[in-house]
Amino acid sequence: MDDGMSDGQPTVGRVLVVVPTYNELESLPIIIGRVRAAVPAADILVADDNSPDGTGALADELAADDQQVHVLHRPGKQGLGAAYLAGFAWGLSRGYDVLVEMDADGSHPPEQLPDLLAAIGAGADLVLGSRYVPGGSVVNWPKSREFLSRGANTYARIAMGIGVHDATGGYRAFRASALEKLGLQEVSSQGYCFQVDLAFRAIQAGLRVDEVPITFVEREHGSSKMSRAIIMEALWRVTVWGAARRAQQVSGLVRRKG
Ligand SMILES: Nc1nc2c(ncn2[C@@H]2O[C@H](COP(=O)(O)OP(=O)(O)OP(=O)(O)O)[C@@H](O)[C@H]2O)c(=O)[nH]1
Ligand SMILES: [Mg+2]
Repeated sequence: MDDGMSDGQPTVGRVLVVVPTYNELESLPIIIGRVRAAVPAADILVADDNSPDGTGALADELAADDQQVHVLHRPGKQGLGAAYLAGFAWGLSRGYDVLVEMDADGSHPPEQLPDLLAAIGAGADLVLGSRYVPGGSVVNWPKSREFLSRGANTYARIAMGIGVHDATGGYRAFRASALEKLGLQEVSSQGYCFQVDLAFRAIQAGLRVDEVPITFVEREHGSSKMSRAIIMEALWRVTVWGAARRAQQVSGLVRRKG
């Protein structure tokens, strides 16, 4: 079996790790160093929303020293989802074969990226780095935060009828051909919801979605951009998607009976 790696290099084609940033001055150099060490062949795209703390300028300096590091400057804070969509468009137009989502804050250990790429190498279209499968874990989270995250995932599983265990996580690898089938131009969800949206689209499109265990580590530097608005967005959108899916299933049943 192709494990997606050869001598520490991915055999899955050209890999782009998209790292969205908003005020990640302390974390950015650390995460870039770790990605470069863990998967030396992968390129990195920092998608910065004009961070007031100067993360964009620092990214430019890092990119000037390393031709595998690129920067996409965006005019202002427009949310994680919008930054990823712009980053994906950048990578797809440049012919990358695999596009990876990774937070800048160190929560998604780059040392586990080879595991995600191996699953792509083994045939997955989308690989979810999962906290909630055997072997996965969360380190340094307050109980309340884990409760919220587990609750959101259980709700998404039941409401939407999807089988994955970590639909809200943001450490993922997409095959480019899979991303192109997701109808990205219609995606408008932003926070956690963006992750649920893409996982759901992949499942609906009949793509192979695998989960691999990851160790999620709470950020050490900087501050969280999680907000009540992000949680509420996820709650109502998942409910609406779930209801739409159920309605589809019911009308299918009625048609079969009638
Ligand atoms: N470009 C861009 N990046 C963002 C935006 N919001 C968050 N990010 C980045 O997205 C990643 C995840 O955001 P976090 O603040 O860590 O959110 P979180 O992981 O849900 O929250 P914590 O667990 O508390 O860290 C980080 O790399 C952020 O810098 C945004 O509006 N634009
Ligand atoms: Mg984080």
